[in-house]
Amino acid sequence: MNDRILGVIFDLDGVIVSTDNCHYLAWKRMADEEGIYFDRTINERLRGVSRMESLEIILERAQRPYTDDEKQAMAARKNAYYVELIGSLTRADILPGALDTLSYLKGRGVKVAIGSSSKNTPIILRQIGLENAFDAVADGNAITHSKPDPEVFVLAARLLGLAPESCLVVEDADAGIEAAMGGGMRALGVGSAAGNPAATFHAPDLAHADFAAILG
Ligand code: B16
Ligand code: MG
Repeated sequence: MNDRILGVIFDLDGVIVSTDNCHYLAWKRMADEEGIYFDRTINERLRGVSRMESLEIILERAQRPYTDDEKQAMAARKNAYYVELIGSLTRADILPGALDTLSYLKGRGVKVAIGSSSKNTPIILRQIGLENAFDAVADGNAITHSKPDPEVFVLAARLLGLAPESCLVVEDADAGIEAAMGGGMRALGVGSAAGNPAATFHAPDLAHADFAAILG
C-alpha cells in the first residue's frame, strides 16, 4: 500500500489524553462495591474496548450471574464515577507530542480526525480544549460495533472524505491496531501498542513519532 497519507485518525484515550487511570479508578470503585476482584492487569484488557464489553470482562470474576438490567445499572454507575473524575481533566493532561503533531500535520495539509470507542469523547475534548481541533470526530455514540471492528475508523475516514488507504490510524490498543488493519488503513502503534507487530509504524508516544518519515 503506497498511497500518500492524506488523513490521520487519532484514538483519544491513551493517544491524545491519558484517561486510563480514570477508567481504572471508576471500574475499581464499582467492582469493589460489588465484591468483584479487579486489578490493573485486568484493566489493561479494557483498553479501546466498549463500556459494555469492558463490564463483561470484569464480570468474568463475578461470583454470580448478573441480569441485563443489573449490567446496565452497573455500567451507568461506573460511567457516573468516570464522568466525575474526567471533570478535572485540563489542557495539561494532553499527552506529550500531541499538540505539536496536530500542528505539524495541519501545516502539511493533512486532515486530522478522532476515532474513539468512548461515548464521553465530546466531554473529554471540551475538557482539554480540543473541541475544535479536528476536521472530523467519530466516536462511541455514532457506531454499533466497537474496536476491533473497523467501524469507527471507516466512519472517520468517510467524514474526512478520504479513502481508507489514504489514512493512518494512531492507536495505543491492540484492538485498535486490529481495527485499523481490518479497515484497510495503516497504523502507528504507540504506548501499549508500540510493540504490536501488526502495526505499520511504531513509536513510544507522539513525542517520539517521526511524522516526516511516515508521511514521506
Ligand atoms: P466510554 P479509546 C476507549 O477509548 C477506552 O480506551 C476504553 O477503555 C473505554 O472502555 C472505551 O473508550 C469506552 O469508553 O465508557 O467513555 O464510552 O481508546 O477508543 O479512545
Ligand atoms: Mg486508546
